[in-house]
Amino acid sequence: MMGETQSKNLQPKKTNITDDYKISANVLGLGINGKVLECYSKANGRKFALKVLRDNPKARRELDLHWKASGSLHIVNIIDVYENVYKGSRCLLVVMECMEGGELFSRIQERADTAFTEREAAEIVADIGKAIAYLHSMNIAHRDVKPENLLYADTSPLALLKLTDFGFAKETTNTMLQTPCYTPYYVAPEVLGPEKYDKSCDMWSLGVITYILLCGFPPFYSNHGMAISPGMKKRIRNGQYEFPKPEWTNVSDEAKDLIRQLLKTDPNDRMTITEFMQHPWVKRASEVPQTPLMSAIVLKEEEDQWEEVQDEMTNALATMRVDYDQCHIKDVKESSNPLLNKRRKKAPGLEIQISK
Ligand code: I85
Repeated sequence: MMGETQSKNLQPKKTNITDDYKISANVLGLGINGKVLECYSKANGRKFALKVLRDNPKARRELDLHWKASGSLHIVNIIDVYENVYKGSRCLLVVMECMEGGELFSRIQERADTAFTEREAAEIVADIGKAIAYLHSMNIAHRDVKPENLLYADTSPLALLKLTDFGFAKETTNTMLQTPCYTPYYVAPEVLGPEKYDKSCDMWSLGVITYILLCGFPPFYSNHGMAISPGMKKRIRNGQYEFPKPEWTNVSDEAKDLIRQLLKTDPNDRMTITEFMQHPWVKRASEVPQTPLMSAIVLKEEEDQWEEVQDEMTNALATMRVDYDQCHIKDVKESSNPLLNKRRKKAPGLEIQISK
């Protein structure tokens, strides 16, 4: 049966969240679909993060996919979910483990005095890769992998790095393939296409994050401080970026090779997560040379521009999601393909199943 691939169905609690948690006024951040607050368990006093989502289909989708992915070591895990009326509207209240170590690049920026190395960069990239590999293996594309969604569990040097915010996540299994009108053997590649595009968005993100980790600035940037200038868009489309001196002088060729494969303009040419995890710089991250990098110093020096860098990545990802969505195949309903018309005549009842 369709929809039963989901092993652990989420059932939000209908009891009042305030029976179990004390909600603080402290805001931890703003997500795509809702704000994140601090809260405390009444049972043990422990601190958690609470995401408040106005209950609507988009919020349900975010929650559903986050819940499915919850359980991985490299995903911010969901602890509890409540369906309550909160400040007058029906809300989904998502209690998550609290990531007290803050954002990835804030931590690296603080390393300006202790030499952040290529090996450390490789180990971070491998961890982000594990989060994405887990999601892609479950046919989930995150589509919003960016610095502000990568958080450390705590402030210790061994803290785990985890991915959060499923507000743009998308299930990549083509539901149409589960309808009785396709036999898997005869499925055209363009029908399978879109799944790949959604996932390739995450691979491009990995390329940009790897690049920034290694030098402290992004591969593509606008000239005028505009969020995304026509010039920047053109450079992204043409894959125009460099490995300038002096920041890149001592960086290994293996790292550069990996970035080149991740930042391919055509999503069809881009590396997949499986290939990524097999790349020697990732697979043997712990053996990568301990070359000191300039990234921490550059990040510290260009602190003022960091917000702009983040906005640029947010915009580039938005553009990509729109572009790749346009690659989608025509809706079957609108198709006038002769073969399909023949099938329609044979089995008129099928139409209903298709258009569902
Ligand atoms: N803990 N994107 C940027 C945060 N623990 N944060 C963002 N979408 C989410 C905030 C805005 C991510 O879904 C977000 C989401 C979830 C969290 C989240 C989850 C769990 C945290 C939007 C913290 C935190 C806690 C204590 C200290 C510190 C941070 O944000 C810091 F280190 F910064 F002081």
